Amino acid sequence: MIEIEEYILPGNAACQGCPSTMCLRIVLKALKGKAVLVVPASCTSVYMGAYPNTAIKVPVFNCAFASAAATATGIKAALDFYNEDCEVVVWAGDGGTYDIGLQALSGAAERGENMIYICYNNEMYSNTGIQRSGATPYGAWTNTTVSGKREHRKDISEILLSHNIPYLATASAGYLRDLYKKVKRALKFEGFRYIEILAPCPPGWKFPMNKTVEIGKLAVESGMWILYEAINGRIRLTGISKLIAEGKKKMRDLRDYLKAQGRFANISEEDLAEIERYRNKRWKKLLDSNSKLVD
Ligand SMILES: Cc1ncc(C[n+]2csc(CCOP(=O)(O)OP(=O)(O)O)c2C)c(N)n1
Ligand code: SF4
Repeated sequence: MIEIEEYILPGNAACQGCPSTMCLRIVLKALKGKAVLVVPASCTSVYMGAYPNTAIKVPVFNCAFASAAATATGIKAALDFYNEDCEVVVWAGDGGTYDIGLQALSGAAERGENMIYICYNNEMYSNTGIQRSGATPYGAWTNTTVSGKREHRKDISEILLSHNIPYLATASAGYLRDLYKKVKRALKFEGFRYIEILAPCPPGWKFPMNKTVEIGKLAVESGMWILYEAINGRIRLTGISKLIAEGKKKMRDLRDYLKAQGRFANISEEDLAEIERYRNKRWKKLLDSNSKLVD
């Protein structure tokens, strides 16, 4: 059963329908509030508010944009020195993970630092007014890709997997119970653990604020976001993605997902075909590593 205790207070400054607050609420419940959060510059560092009126009920260290994983490394070392049994959890956006914090992230993963790094991926820099990031998908509008991004996003999970970390998982704001279970599973491992959550953002993706969960589900049902876990490098699909791979559920039409978001309003048929090609390529790549797909 999911903990009743709340660790994010209402009345915070996030937009309504914010996937970051929604998911962080679940993450903190899974951690039972026994964690120090490290938050680089992002929407989270703004919506939590300034001390003494902060909305988050666990200790939070707001750090410089590029340094989240390095900061978490230092905090963990200090806690260990004082024999404090407490998880250190980075909570960062995709800008702070895919782009600006990547070198600190890679260093901490390679050293096997004992932390959980969670990226809430809203596929853009939202706090500063919706700019493209390395996580923005092909064809998506942002304020710096006004006629649609011309590059595909990088696959950060593959980069992290190449660091031989013990636990990696993807999740979606559409499936909060799945997210909860994955955080609980991460707690069973020592060393560097990485979880990435697809976080549909109403103002940035241009959809009504009551549709966050629905869009999070559509992303998975249409195969645009794949749910999986990698335990010591062994990949296993989870949830709806597993059902799709087993042929027990039909993948939804990509158009259902794209049409629900204003940021894809102007894509051409060619762009749509390119996005579909990319989606199919990612699925094929994952299924080709089938020897690794275990239950
Ligand atoms: C070194 C540095 N560059 C730029 C900024 C300005 N800045 C603050 S938050 C932010 C966007 C963060 O994007 P992301 O990590 O995706 O989180 P989100 O805003 O989407 O929650 C930027 C560019 C900064 N604080 N520090
Ligand atoms: S812009 Fe998006 S991620 Fe940022 S507070 Fe609003 S809904 Fe949340």
